[in-house]
Amino acid sequence: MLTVFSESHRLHYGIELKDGLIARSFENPQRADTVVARVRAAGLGEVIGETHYDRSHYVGAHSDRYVHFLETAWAEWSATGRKHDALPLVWPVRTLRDDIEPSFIDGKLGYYAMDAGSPIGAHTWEAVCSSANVALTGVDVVLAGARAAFALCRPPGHHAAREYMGGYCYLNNAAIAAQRCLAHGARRVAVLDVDFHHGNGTQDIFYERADALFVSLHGDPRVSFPYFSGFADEEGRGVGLGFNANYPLPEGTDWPRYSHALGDAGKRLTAYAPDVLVVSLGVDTFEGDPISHFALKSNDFIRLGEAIARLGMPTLFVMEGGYMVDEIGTNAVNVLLGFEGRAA
Ligand code: Q9C
Ligand code: ZN
Repeated sequence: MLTVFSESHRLHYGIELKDGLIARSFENPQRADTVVARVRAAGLGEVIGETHYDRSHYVGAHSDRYVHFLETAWAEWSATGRKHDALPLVWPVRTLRDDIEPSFIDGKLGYYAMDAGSPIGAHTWEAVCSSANVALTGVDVVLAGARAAFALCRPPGHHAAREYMGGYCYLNNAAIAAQRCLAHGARRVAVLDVDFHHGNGTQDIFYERADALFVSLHGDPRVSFPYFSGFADEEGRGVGLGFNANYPLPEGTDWPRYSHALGDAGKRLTAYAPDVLVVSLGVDTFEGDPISHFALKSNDFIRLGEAIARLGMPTLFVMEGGYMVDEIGTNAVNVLLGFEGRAA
């Protein structure tokens, strides 16, 4: 399987709130470097760089004004004399006004964010574009006839919605990829999200659409980020009703429990019969992940890849989360080796 990877991911390394204090983000450059090193060591296949796609490829999954915000946020923030990362500090929750876009950057940051987990630094936009372009390049490999490809995206994307960033995500790489499939001949596309966290952004983007099925297995939002999305009764809206499926799973979920839900998810994917399957591949379901609480073991990721392969669909894997840096490479590549039937 071919891997698409960009060195530009290293331009972004931000901060987050950890236990009430500002700390370096769990979402660090070592993550992607560890995965690409494992791709090479395992002989998964060729590693290529990304093709350039302009901003018009991000509009569709996202609104034009949100893409514009991301493009200009650092310039507006730094123009006020601040030299460190930009973070939001106020949000239009419930009864506050959310119909007027603020014109000052501090207001815009809250308007276009769900949390304080997506800091914007001087080179964040460049890294974010490279990540989306890695996914778009992967789409073109699959549309050209490959059985599968691996888009080694960083920063991740699945928490980014049509008009907000959050959870380490800015542009929704998987949704942008799915959108390109639909623009280039696919009649239907499905996104299977196996990251530990609910892919609220991908759900948001496709919630009222029937040409994209979103299926997600994740930690129960009653106790897991993003807390306000990912319940089983979120089934889509309007023409999209029935084309969104959530499988919230309890703390300590292990492979038997996980694979049971995955089997049900697989039936839904098979019934939908998409022309392309996009897999939001997070490996933060690993038992040792520092910010999650599932109990999958490294060998279970091989079984996960085998199960995805049995769906028999042209498949684009898009890297999402996974924070145990020593194991993230092994676990991500185990899924891909399992998919290819090359692992025991
Ligand atoms: N300080 C992805 O896996 N923060 N995003 C949780 C830890 C947000 C995870 C609390 C986690 C976001 C792509
Ligand atoms: Zn995650």
